Amino acid sequence: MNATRIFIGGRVLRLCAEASTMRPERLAIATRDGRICALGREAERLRAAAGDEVLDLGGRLVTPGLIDCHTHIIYAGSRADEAERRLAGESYTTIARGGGGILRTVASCKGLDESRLLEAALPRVDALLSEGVTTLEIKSGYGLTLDAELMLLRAARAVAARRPVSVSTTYLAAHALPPAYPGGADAFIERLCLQDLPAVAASGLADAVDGYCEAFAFSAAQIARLFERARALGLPVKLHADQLSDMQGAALAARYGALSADHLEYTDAASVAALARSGSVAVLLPGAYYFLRERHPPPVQALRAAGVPIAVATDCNPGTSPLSSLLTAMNLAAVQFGLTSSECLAGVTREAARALGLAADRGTIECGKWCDLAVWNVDSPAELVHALGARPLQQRIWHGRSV
Ligand code: DI6
Ligand code: FE
Repeated sequence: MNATRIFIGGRVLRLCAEASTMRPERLAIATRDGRICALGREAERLRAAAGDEVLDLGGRLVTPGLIDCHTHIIYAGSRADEAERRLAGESYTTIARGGGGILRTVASCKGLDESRLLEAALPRVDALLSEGVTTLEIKSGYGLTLDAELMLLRAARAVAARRPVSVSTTYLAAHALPPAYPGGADAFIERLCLQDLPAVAASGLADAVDGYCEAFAFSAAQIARLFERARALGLPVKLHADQLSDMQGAALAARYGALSADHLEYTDAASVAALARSGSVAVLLPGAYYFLRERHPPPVQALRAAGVPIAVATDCNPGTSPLSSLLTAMNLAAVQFGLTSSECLAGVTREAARALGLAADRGTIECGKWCDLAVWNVDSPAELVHALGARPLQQRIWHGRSV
């Protein structure tokens, strides 16, 4: 049996439902085999046995390791010029309809193997890790052919082999229609259902399936077909829903028991109620809202009132959210959407874990869960939200090891 390691001297924010979210407790955390094996009110209660290792966190604030539950971090190329065009007055939709947008990144990724895709993404991954991220969701979606999508998913899985971080992968099957696709969007969805989705499921490379439900992408009816097939194959679903218009995407996600419905700027009251019933997490993506200079925020007060769990993520992607800072995403969620610091912190830990279907083993500091922690040089938790560029992380602990 491996030795027990005990972290003492931390002011611990467990973030579990029963602990007051923003008041840290003086707790010792014992870890063995990467998991939390004991939590004690005082170091004495966890007195070290011979061979145990004791590490003093020096009175620092300790939170669960952060979880970025929505990224498209595996991509090549830049679309900074499209950002300039948007600032000059063109819309994201116009640029996308003209062959820019997602299709441009698909072209940049074309022909790149797993290692080239991985090398392109690692600086962004490292930026997230330097802010205390210990679990990261990564979507495919810049391939559009089965082989290219599998390549992106392999590159996503390879991140976990190259860095001390957990990766959850999502097959973003219906992201954009390949140019001049014979038969159009319905025929593409048909191919996904008959060929690509079963092959991806068999590969074991995807933990969930996602789609982009927008006027210039896929309709709710098309996404419903995809979700039927995903469900039959035993894969959980999540959805890019109601970002630029009310497509009834959140209601659709709720109907399929989605792990999460993401964006939600235009989600209506009935759809909020449907999310509350389904238990799906509302993942807010304030980076996309910021970069697109949107003016219609998601219905935060309605989500709160209905008791829908709210997560916050970067949406790291080259077009609508070139953001590789989860701390910045928290600040944007607070400033733009009015989330409290407590909601922001729960949104990148407990609720983010739920959005990935991983709440049983991460997202809070509790016995039996992975010992994934972030140790901070700040006095109060709110400082993590209400600062930009402060680099507050002192150390990241992943599966019980300081990394
Ligand atoms: N996530 C997406 O997949 C799209 N928007 C979003 O928030 C498009 C991303 C892109 O433009 O590449
Ligand atoms: Fe996205």
